[in-house]
Amino acid sequence: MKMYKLPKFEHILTAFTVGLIISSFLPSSIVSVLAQSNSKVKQEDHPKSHEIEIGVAELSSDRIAYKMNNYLIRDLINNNTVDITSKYEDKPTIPGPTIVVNEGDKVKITLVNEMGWGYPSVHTHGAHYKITSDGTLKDLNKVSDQAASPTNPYTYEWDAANGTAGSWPFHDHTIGRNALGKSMDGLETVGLFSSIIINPSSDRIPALVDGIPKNVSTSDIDKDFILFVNDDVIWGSEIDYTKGGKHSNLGVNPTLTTNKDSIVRFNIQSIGNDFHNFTIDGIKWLKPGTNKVINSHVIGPLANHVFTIKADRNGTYYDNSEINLLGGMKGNFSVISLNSTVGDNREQAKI
Ligand SMILES: [Cu+2]
Repeated sequence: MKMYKLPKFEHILTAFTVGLIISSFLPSSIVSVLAQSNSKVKQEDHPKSHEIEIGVAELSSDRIAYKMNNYLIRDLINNNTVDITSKYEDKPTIPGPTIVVNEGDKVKITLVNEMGWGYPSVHTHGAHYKITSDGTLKDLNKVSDQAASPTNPYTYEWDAANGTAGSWPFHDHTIGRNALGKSMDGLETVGLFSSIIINPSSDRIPALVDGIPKNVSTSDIDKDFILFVNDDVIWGSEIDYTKGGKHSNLGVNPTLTTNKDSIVRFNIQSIGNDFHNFTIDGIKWLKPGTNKVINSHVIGPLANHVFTIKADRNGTYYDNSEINLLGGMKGNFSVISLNSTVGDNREQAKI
């Protein structure tokens, strides 16, 4: 039990105690209804619909970015909704807002063009979708233009069907449209990219823990780091599950910070045209799909690399090619040790 997770445990304990007291006064039929609606596990097992509005806005310095406008999670069994918009940055960011779903969930994204010009879209990898949610233009898909004009938003529907678990990029894909004299070629590389993380329904994630390959639960993950390796820079964001799943943009070649012994997942996506030899000095992880321990991996254009580790030491991550190192494609992985007082408490808590 980690010290900073104790408050959660206290809440559960309180809820459990109150539940016991209440249930002892109620007829068993009502208790069973309460048990169903209170069961955290059963709730989480329900498939969800992720109903999202994403805006497209111009940043300064010729950058264009996605921004989270609204995010509602609807339980497809009991129709309950939870609004998680406030967990996201309230401004356009590069990478754009990360979407996290479970295998079996549905996603509905309405894209709103807030630039007053152009025709941006959303095209995803990994998840399934019908041809009308391809996020391309009629020239390519032969069916329809699937982008958001300044006056008409466009809605995309994705299915995180069985077999789609993983971390996938989504990005603008209406390349070639030239509106109001401004070229839309390759808009995804100026900032219109983000990712969808589809957690497996098995809830088992391979991880390297204390040098040993293990399966951990997605609920064991303390932080998700999302890194987009572009041709000359690495863009980053994180989701901090120890702070209720707070999404933070980390900027360019960011320092990645986490507590010692936390479980962190790296979701690395490559965009642009180059190959990158992603390396972290001092840190090892599992080559995906194997028990082989590695500390570097070559990632090609529009490929991804995902691994989960227990954070036990500092490291430096970089693209291990001379030209990209000279360009500064590197950053720090900073592991914070808890102070000795907290350390003592942790030992007591274990006993
Ligand atoms: Cu793509």
